[in-house]
Amino acid sequence: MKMHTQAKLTSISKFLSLVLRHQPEKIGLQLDAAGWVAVDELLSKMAAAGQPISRAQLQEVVDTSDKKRFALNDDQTQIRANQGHSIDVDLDLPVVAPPAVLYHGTASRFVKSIMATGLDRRNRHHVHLTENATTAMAVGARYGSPVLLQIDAARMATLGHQFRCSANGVWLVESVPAEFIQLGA
Ligand code: HQG
Repeated sequence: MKMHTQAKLTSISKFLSLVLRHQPEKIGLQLDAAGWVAVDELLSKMAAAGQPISRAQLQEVVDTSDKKRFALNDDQTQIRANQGHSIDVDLDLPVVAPPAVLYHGTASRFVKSIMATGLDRRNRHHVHLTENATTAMAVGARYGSPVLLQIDAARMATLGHQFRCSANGVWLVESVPAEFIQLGA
């Protein structure tokens, strides 16, 4: 049934996020320096860990992921998460000029601290920003009542902050000092 299939794909996606972004060692995986791992090894280690999935299911998760969280390499033999890592990987993304304005969605309870010290990357590699205010609100809603922050990305870039854009369109930056953040939009 469709509900079951979607729930299954979501649960696989969450497990993949866990092992490809945060804890590969949980199933004995080792990612390379750029975060890639062989698909065959991933599938066999997931099976050994009691989380068996087929190659077709993996492909379906990659293809249907709402945020395109995972990428296969050209010959489809390797997979990695497009962003969101807490472990040390170098995605090797070029520095690019950002759009003039970017958004970050957070929860209302974090706003005071953010406006005092700026946005920091917490336990991820980067602060995550988006061009889409609706997406930002959905991200903020994960932690509580969502609040939209508008970031003056153009001025940040002018002043030397380096922006990168992941394969799935998430804008990444080391930090956002409070002076570039405007509450609401
Ligand atoms: C907050 C999802 C207090 C920050 C999304 C956020 C994203 C502060 C939380 C991706 C702070 C960190 C990342 C400060 C930052 N004081 N709170 N100084 N600085 N914060 O989950 O951006 O579904 O690590 O506002 O789409 O929410 O996983 O970051 O609320 O792209 O693929 O600290 O996760 O993608 O939370 O989400 P997170 P995020 P996936």
